[in-house]
Amino acid sequence: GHRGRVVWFTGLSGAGKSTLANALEVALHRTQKRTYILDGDNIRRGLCKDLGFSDADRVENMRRVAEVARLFVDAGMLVLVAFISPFRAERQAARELFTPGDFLEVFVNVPLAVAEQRDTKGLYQKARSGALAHLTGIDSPYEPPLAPDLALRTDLLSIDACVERMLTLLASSQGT
Ligand code: GGZ
Repeated sequence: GHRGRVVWFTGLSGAGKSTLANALEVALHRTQKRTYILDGDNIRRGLCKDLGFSDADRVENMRRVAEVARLFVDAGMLVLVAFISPFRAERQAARELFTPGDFLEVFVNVPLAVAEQRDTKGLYQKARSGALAHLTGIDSPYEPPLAPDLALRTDLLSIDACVERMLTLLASSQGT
């Protein structure tokens, strides 16, 4: 359809948000659906390059990301938003910018121990050694969603299985 929607991924660094957003985008391209991924690479390097990782800066990061997502949704696109987005209040505020059913929250849920073991960028090691402050899950809070539209354990499910579940979610919420 022409209606824009947003899939809002939330989860720890290393949980798999970007991986799932990219895999979902590939799957959706086969269906001709126009998508756009918002993530740290295209937002924190530009629009939000004045922001760091204090609580206040994360709140402002989420606010800007939500507003940008709304513009894309207004333009009729399916926006895949992949940020830690650690705070419930800001995720709720983002949800409230959209028509019910147009905002789908996907909790990319892995135990901290798994994310820490993956440590793709070495951030957890840096945090444990004191070289990095305010890392989410270590010395900055992560508030897990209480009622996500979908929760995916990326340590227990394959990427393909996760994509299947997201496609099912998108199909089942199409008319709501
Ligand atoms: C959390 C940090 C930090 C700290 C750098 N805390 O896994 P990554 O590396 O590639 O993605 C993470 C990204 C988190 O930015 P977000 O914009 O998603 O965070 S938030 O939604 O809370 O605003 C991580 C990297 O930046 N990174 N330092 N201290 N993540």
